[in-house]
Amino acid sequence: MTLRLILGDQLGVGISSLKDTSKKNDLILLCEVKTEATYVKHHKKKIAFVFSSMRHFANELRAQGFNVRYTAYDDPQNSGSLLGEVKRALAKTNKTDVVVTEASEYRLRDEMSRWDEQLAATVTVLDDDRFLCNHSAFNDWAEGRKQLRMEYFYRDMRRKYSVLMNDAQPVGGQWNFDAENRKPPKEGLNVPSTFHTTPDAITTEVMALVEQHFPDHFGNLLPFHYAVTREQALAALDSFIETRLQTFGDYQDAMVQGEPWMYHSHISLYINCGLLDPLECIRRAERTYYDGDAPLNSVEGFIRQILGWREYIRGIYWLKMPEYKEANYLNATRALPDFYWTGDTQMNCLRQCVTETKENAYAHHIQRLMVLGNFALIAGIHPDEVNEWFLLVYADAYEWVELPNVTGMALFADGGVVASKPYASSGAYINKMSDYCKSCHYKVAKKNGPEACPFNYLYWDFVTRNREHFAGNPRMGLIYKSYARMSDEKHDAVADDSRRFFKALDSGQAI
Ligand code: FAD
Ligand code: DLZ
Ligand code: SF4
Repeated sequence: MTLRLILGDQLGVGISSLKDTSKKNDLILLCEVKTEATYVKHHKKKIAFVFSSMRHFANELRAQGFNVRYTAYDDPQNSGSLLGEVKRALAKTNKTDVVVTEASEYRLRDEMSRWDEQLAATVTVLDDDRFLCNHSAFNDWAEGRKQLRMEYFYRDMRRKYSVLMNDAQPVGGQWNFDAENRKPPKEGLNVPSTFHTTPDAITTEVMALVEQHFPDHFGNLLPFHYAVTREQALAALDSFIETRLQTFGDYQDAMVQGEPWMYHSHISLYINCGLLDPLECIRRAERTYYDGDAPLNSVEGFIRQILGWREYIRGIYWLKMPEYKEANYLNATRALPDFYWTGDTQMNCLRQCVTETKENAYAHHIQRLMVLGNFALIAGIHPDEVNEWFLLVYADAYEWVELPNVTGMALFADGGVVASKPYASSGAYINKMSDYCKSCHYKVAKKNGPEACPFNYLYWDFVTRNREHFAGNPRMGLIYKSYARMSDEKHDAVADDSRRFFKALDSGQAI
C-alpha cells in the first residue's frame, strides 16, 4: 500500500526507495514538474535529457511488471510541484504511506522534511545508498581534522573498497599518478568521437516539449546524442573504456580548440541521474588495468575522480550546508559578464568554452576550472552568480556536486575548505595546456597594455587585491615574493590595465 516517489536523478532499479516493492500493491510515481524544471533555468539539453531518461525509466519499470504513474509536463492536470503530484496520486489511490530516497539537494530534502505534516500519509525518507560514503561515515572522517584534504579521504576509500590495492599497499607503489597526467596537447591528436545515440520517438517528443515550454532557456537542443536508457549509458561507458581510457591520464588537463570531449568519459550526467552506478564504473576501469588494457596512470586517475573527488565533494556539501551556499570569503561582488551566456568575447579560451557549453551542456574539468572558473575568480564575480550559471548550464549539474566545485574549488569562496590555495592562473597556464592562445585576439606573451592577455594582469591584480587573505598562506609565499620583486612601474601597469579592463567589462563593452 505504498506510493514510491522516484526523482529525476534516481533512475536506477537499485534505488533504495524501490527495495521490497510489491508489484501488486505499490504504485511508483515519477513526475515532470515546473518547480524542478525551473528552479534555475536549466540548459534545454539538460531538461530534454532528464525528461527523456525519466520516461524511458518509467517504461522499463512497467516492462518489469511494476505499477507506474507518470505525470508528463504538459498534462493539463499537472499541479507543477512534486508535493502537488504526490497529493494528487494519494487522492486517486488508497495509498497510506509514501516512500522516497532522500533528495540529493538540500533545497528539496529540506522541503520534504515537512511533507509529513502536509500530507495525509506517513512519509519515509530513505538513505541514498548509491553513494559510497554515507553521511555519518564522512562526518566521522571529517571529525577533528584541521584540514579536509581530498587526498587522505581518497586513500581511506581505496582501502575501504579495496580498489587498486595489494593488501595494504596501493598498486604501483603510489597512491597518485597526477604528475604523469599533465601532458600538454600535442599536434595531430586523433581524439575518438564521443558516444552517440539517435533520438527515438520519446526523445523527439520531449525535445518538441522543451522547445515549446522552455524557449528562453540557455543552450542548443540539437544535436542531441546523449544516452537516455541504462542500456545506452552502459554502451557509453564501454565506449569510454575501449576508446579513451588508455589516454585519459596523459591528456586529463589538456584543452584543444574544436575538441570538447578530449579523452574524458562524459559519464557524469549518467552517474548523477542514476543510469550508471559509480562502483560499477570504478570496477570496470580497475578490471581494464588488471587485464592489461589500460595503463595505471589513466586508470588510477579516472578512479580517483569517482571514488575520491565525487564522494568527497558530496561529503563536503552535506557537512557544510546550508551555510556553504552563502560563502563569499573573498567578498566578490562583480556581476557575471554577458559573454558567459553569449560567448561573445575576444578572449578565445572563454569563447571556446562557453560556445561548447552552449552546444553540449558539457565542458571538461579543466575548461570548467582553469578557464571559466579561473576568470570568475580573478575577476571577482559574486559566487551566487557563478553558482547559478554552473548549476544551469551543465547536464550533470545538481547542487550537491556543483556548489562545492564552484564555491570551494573554483572560487575559493569557502576560505580553503576544499582547496589549499586558489586555482588562479595567468594566461601562461592556459597557453601551456591548450592551443587556444594561437587563435586569440590577445597576445599571451604580452603582460601589459591593450593587446596583452587579460588573464596576465588580472591574475596579479587578484593577488594584490586579496593580499590580506593569502599573504599568510604557505602555498602562496613564492607568489607574494615574486610580486614584491616587481618594479613599481609594473605594479602600476597591472593596476591601470585591470582598471581599464573592468571599466570596459562592467559597462558591457566588447572585450
Ligand atoms: P571525467 O573527467 O571523465 O571524470 C570521471 C568522473 O569523475 C566524472 O564523470 C565524475 O563523475 C567524476 N568527477 C570528476 N571530477 C569530479 C569533481 N571535481 N567532482 C565530482 N565528481 C567528479 N561535476 C558534476 O558532476 N556536476 C557538476 O555540476 C560539476 N560542476 C563543476 C564545476 C566546476 C567549476 C568544476 C571545476 C568542476 C565541476 N564538476 C562537476 C566536476 C567535473 O568537472 C565533472 O564531473 C566532469 O567534468 C564531468 O565530465 P566527465 O564525465 O567527462 O568526467
Ligand atoms: C533536473 C530535473 C529536472 C529538470 N526536472 C525534474 C522533474 O521534472 N522531476 C523530477 O523528479 N526531477 C527533475 N529533475 C531532477 C531534480 O531536480 C533532482 O531530483 C533534485 O534536484 C534532487 O534534489
Ligand atoms: Fe585566453 Fe589569454 Fe590565451 Fe587569449 S591569450 S586564449 S585570453 S589565455
